[in-house]
Amino acid sequence: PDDASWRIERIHARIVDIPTIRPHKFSFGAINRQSPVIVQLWLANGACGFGEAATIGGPSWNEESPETILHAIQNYLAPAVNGADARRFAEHINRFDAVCKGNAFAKSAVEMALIDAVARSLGVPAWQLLGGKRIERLPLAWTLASGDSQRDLEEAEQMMQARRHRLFKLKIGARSPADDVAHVTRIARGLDGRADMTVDVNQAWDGNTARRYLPQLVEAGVTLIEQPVAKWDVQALREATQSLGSAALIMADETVCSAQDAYMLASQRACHVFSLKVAKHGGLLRTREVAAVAQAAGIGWYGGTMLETSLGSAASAHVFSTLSDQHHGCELFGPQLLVDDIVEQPMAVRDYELQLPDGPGFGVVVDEKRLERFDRARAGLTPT
Ligand code: MUC
Ligand code: MG
Repeated sequence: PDDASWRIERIHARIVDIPTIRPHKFSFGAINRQSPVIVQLWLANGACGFGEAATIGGPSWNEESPETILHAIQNYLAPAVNGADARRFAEHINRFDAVCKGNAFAKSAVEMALIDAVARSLGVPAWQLLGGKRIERLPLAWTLASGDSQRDLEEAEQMMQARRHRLFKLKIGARSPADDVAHVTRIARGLDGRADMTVDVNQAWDGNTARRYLPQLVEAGVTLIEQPVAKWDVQALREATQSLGSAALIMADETVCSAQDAYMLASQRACHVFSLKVAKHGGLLRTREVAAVAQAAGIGWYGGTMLETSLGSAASAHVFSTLSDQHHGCELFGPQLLVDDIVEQPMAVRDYELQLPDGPGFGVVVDEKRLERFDRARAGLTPT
């Protein structure tokens, strides 16, 4: 095809609201629905690509919200690339940075749609444009976050029986640290060594709390501890990393967004693992940059989620499938936490593992009827 066929003709973005199957509780609050921004991007050749950026609890996980993402895309990012040759990904990312500082989530949704549209035009899986596939399947974690130990345990039993999950992430940090340790201990007793257990504190503890309670979590059997302290508290993260020894690993999440964050953490030996998330890194290509720093520094990676639908989860799965084998599994379970999805067929989960998809594009077929049904502008819903 000639160059004109790769012209970006139109970019459309909307917020969709999809309830969760149960309240999902974090250190900073609870959610009852997800509100991802879905991008559609058309090329002159007729191909259409899709992208997604999801936040958790409006702007309560970090600074971006569905409303700011939609605003950034409609007013700055889409106009910056409209009419350009879609294939020039690196140039588009530079333009995004020139017209818009930060706003990584918004950029990631448009970059995703660009890559999907180009991959679909070529009839290839997105992973082929992202370095090539190396990994076929990843252990899939499930987050226990109902807020109730008994309910969490029942959920874990169901997941294990269905052979979907045997890696469980517990969300803590909302209650007192002593209550959290008691909760983690109850779950550990119930699981009785049949599953691996991790925790995500979502920045809730200060250095002294971490010093006192992290050893108790390790004693209870936790093997991976995610973002125990504030995103800026690299010293406390480093101290935890260096004091816990080999008993458990410390994983950075909110602290590791840009490749520069990754370099800073690596050079200070401030964590063992990075949680990789396409949204916070600002796209699929930048996820690879952060992963490259991890690999160079001997830091492991984990396939993180912002609880996207099957669209954003499949896009993440494509880039994860191109990374090194120094991984600790993934948590692309967003589709299972939502009452409905926006694709025809979600990715398969077999024997506790997510089967990483092939193409074309991200290998999922978006159901436009459901997009319409959940479209906030049509339903007239308000922000969370
Ligand atoms: C986070 O901070 O990791 C990922 C899984 C989950 O339950 O919450 C998210 C956000
Ligand atoms: Mg986290």
